[in-house]
Amino acid sequence: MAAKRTKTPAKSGAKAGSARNTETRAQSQGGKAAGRSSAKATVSGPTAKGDAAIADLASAKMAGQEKVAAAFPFNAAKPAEFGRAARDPVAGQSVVPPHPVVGASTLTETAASPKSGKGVPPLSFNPGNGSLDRVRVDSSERPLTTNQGVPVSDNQNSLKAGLRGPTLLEDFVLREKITHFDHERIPERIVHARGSGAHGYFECYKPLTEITRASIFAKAGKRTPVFVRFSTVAGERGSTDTARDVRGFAVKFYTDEGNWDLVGNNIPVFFIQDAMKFPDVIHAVKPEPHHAMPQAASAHDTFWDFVSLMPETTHMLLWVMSDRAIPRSYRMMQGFGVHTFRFVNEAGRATFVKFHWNPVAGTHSLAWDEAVKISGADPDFHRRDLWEAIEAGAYPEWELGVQLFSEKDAERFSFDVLDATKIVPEELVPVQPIGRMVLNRNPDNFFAETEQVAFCTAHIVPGLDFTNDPLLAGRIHSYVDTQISRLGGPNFHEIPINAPVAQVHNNQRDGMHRQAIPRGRVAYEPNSLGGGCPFQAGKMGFTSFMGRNQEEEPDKVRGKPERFAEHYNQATLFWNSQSAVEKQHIIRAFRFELTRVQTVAVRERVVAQLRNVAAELAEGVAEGLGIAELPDPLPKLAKRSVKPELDRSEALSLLVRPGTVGIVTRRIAILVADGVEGESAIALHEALEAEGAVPRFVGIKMGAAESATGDPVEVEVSMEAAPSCLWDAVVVAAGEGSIAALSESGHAKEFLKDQYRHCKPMLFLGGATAVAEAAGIPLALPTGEADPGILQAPDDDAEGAAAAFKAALAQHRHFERETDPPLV
Ligand code: HDE
Repeated sequence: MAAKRTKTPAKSGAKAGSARNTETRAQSQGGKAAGRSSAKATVSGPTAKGDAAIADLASAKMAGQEKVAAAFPFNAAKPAEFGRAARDPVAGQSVVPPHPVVGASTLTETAASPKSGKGVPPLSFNPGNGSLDRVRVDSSERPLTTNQGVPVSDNQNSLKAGLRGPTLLEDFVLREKITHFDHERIPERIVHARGSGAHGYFECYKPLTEITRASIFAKAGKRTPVFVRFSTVAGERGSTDTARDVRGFAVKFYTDEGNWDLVGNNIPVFFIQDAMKFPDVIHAVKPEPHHAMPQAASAHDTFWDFVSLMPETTHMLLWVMSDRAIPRSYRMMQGFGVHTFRFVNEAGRATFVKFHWNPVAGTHSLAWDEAVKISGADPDFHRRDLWEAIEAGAYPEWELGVQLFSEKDAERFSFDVLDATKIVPEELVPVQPIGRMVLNRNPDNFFAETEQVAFCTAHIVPGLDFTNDPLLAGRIHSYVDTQISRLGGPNFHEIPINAPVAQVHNNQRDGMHRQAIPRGRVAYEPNSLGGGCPFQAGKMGFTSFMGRNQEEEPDKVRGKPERFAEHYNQATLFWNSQSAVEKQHIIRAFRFELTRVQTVAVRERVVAQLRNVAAELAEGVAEGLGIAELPDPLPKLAKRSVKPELDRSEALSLLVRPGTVGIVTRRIAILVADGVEGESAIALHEALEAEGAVPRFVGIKMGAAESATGDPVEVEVSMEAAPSCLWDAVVVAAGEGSIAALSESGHAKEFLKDQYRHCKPMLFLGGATAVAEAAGIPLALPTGEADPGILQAPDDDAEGAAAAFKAALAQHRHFERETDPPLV
């Protein structure tokens, strides 16, 4: 498989919007000095003013981004998502950036250091994958250091205030050491907690390309590294090796197309048929909850209580009561994949497969009495045996055999091949050897490798697939899930023992303990800013076997129904249903957002998208962006154009729902200052409050505003603390002194300007329009007609004023006054 491509024609599949045209357009626009400098002036632009080298690099990066983005006038892979086409996934588009800086997160990446690295990293490469050499540690000739690399002068004594004094809190060396120690343990596996692991390789005997495209079976003699972990099931991490139990036989193949985990047992069947019962069988076999006994043993009531109520366990019980459950050595037991899996070949044809590991050393067991005694004499009997055999060069070896059969064969069997409590007898389907596995290396470190290895039935590679075995389905979920708590987060795949040798490139980001430092700003797909990378692999990637009816309606498909390919009709319906004001707001919103987009080709692509919605919209946005020549519309994906049921829907406009509660909860600022006509202001306050609104006296400052009539008015909040945008409407109270003071206040004028610009209702009492005039606010509409949102009332008619104001306020906004650009 081509892990990386050097070039992909950007125009593949292009019907409209020719790539060449767009590139030319983008280059000409992107090349304008004005375009570049405007982007440079943004917050994310370069800061080193006057530094010619940096400035040039910045321009080069931007021009490169422009070029790369322009190579994607539309998403060429999109048509393959719908209907029949979805059965043949296509590779995503990608282009090679003209210069490494184009894909860089930062212009400063070339500033090399022993920490940040050599500068431009090896492109298309994830050094987190590959061999374990990158993390193996050897301390010969090295002094002891802290975790921060600070040499430790004395590793014997804590730091004390005097020889017999208390230990000091500042002793970071002691604290680091103890803290790390305190956290040395991680949760043990819920099942299979006790285990031992080893490295080795798998060697393929002959090409199996007829039946599977799995790369590890592609060539005779091909070797794939493996890590294997053997385990008991029921016992805790420190339990004895020779308990009567099933043994886990989990193999991680580090294939060149990603990791494949064959997580099997030494017994070919299982207790239960459905994942739903797994927690029950495990709870039954584990130590009983009240006194946590017995350890690593099924010889107790709860286990036999459960299994005797579950007849499907019978077959497995016979295996577990046989000597298979007390193997002489891990090296001398068989392994089984248990479930029926599928091999899938290049043409998508599937064959059922059952996996068998047969030990070259033969299958041998202990005697029960011997197993019991070994438990006391050497509880690590199997662990030691495996370790010592490998250290001595007597490498354990197994042959991998497969039983291959078709769906038709399976139908003829008296049992169901999806039932994990059944074997397929070798007499029905012989086991054919296809390769061998040799374990030739012990781990360096038990914790880092054997404890942290994360097996998962969902780790599968192209050429293999699941079946509908309901036990397997639960496992596909369970193993990833369990690693998240056992290994502390979703990045367990980055732990060196789990990292594939195949390259990992995707848009998953962040999370606990993240190691990778992805370059660039793109963490999504599709993208054009990252040259389309990492691109979806299409057919060369893992494709699920579709099922029997693939000619008609396949069982499984990654795709969407044909009608999902229509993307514009309802966007047009929405547009058509908006009022003129709402349409203007939409255009302006696009204009605002796209003005902040630095890449001209991206702006143009959005305009091309909008052309499929409404000409008026596309033109309005293009005009605001200074795009003189409209780009071609994006190609439409629907095979047939569908006539929508309607062109317009009243219900889609915001303005058709003024509500029924009037002015309840609306926040109204009543601006007051010293000299206010208190009586009318207070009367209005009361009238509005009686209607359920929230009026507040808003002043230049806090305290009482002296009143020309009646009581002083207590200011409830200042304009500074509660500016205009926090209020739904404004009233400017009457009173000569107050009007004069407000007319001179910058805060008051700004307050009124914002109210006006935001099209809110404004009420001026007894000559308070002077404040509006001082703020330069027009009292009439640009057409010369009266502004229905601007009301005036004499100060002795609080009631009448309140009634008119209420009506204006119930309208919420008065967009009649809105202009582009705003008058005030
Ligand atoms: Fe497992 N099993 N299992 N299991 N299993 C785990 O995953 C689970 C089953 C097997 O050396 C857990 O990482 C469910 C069958 C082995 O690290 C957990 C079901 C077979 C190992 C889990 C099954 C296995 C595990 C615990 C029923 C033989 C040890 C820690 C649907 C084919 C791998 C972990 C190692 C480990 C779940 C049934 C084999 C909890 C839900 C059948 C060899 O995820």
